[in-house]
Amino acid sequence: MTKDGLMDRARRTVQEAQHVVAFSGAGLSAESGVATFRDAATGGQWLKHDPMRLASQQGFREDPDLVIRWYSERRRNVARAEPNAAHRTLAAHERVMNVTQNVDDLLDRAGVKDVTRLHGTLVRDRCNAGCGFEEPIELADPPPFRPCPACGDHMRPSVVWFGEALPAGAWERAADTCTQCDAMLVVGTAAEVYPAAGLIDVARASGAAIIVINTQPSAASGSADLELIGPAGEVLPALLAS
Ligand code: BJW
Ligand code: ZN
Repeated sequence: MTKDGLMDRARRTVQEAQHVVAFSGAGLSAESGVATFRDAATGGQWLKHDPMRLASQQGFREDPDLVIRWYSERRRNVARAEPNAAHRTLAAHERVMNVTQNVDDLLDRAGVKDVTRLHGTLVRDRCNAGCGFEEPIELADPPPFRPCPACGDHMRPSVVWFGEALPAGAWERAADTCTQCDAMLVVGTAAEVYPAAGLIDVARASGAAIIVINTQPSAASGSADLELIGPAGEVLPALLAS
């Protein structure tokens, strides 16, 4: 099918759907200048750094300063970034539910009112010992490695590292949304990290049409009813235009 034909079919699918969910990953924010994890063209963090040194409990234990410095750099970068056309398009379509793996705040700043966050957020720190202490931080002026004011253990970003459980309730909420949707837009994710990537199967098993939007084929390609190859900042506005 031609590119235009694919887009027409995808547009019709979304228009006819009662419940639409956007399941997003780092590619959604790539055009805002936020580095992805696995894509060389957009600053792939895991191609430069060992994920287990920076995003695991073991890495934090071995070199907490390194981990906190890496997060501080990313936090300052997100503070300088602006939402792009893809974030703004999702914000303009309130009926589209948002489930994201992203830890930046660009969907919120674009005006999306309700975001289910599977991997936490950069805008808060929490106690690494799990004493329950959590507080907002300033992205432009991130805190250094510091003790937890409540229990004396260590503070860390409120994100989900490898081997850690997803935030309480986030998975259940996302799974409910994906079970009920009849169209899922899989936007800018390599779909390699679980359990998040499993939501594509959840939606598919519930009968939803899967529309994949990515600059290149990904692990989600095989599940796609329709695959739109291109940058999210161009494809999403065209797809959701009325
Ligand atoms: C564009 C674009 C443009 C570019 N437009 N597109 C086997 C071995 C070991 C472990 C496992 C295993 N199998 C499963 C696991 C578990 C593990 C896992 O999945 N590992 C796999 C990698 C193998 N999962 C976990 O550990 C999870 N927890 C868990 O399983 O817990 C079990 C448990 C239960 C109960 C109690 C205790 C434990 C947790 C996973 C946490 C992931 N964390 C990170 C870091 C978050 C914090 C931070 O940001 O620092 O989350 S890793 C990183 O990957 C981040 C992302 O959210 C996540 C997904 O990445 P994403 O979004 O897909 O980005 P990329 O870069 O991969 O892809 C970008 C895409 O965009 C590319 O395809 C580009 O082409 C595209 N693109 N520009 C459109 N303009
Ligand atoms: Zn504590």
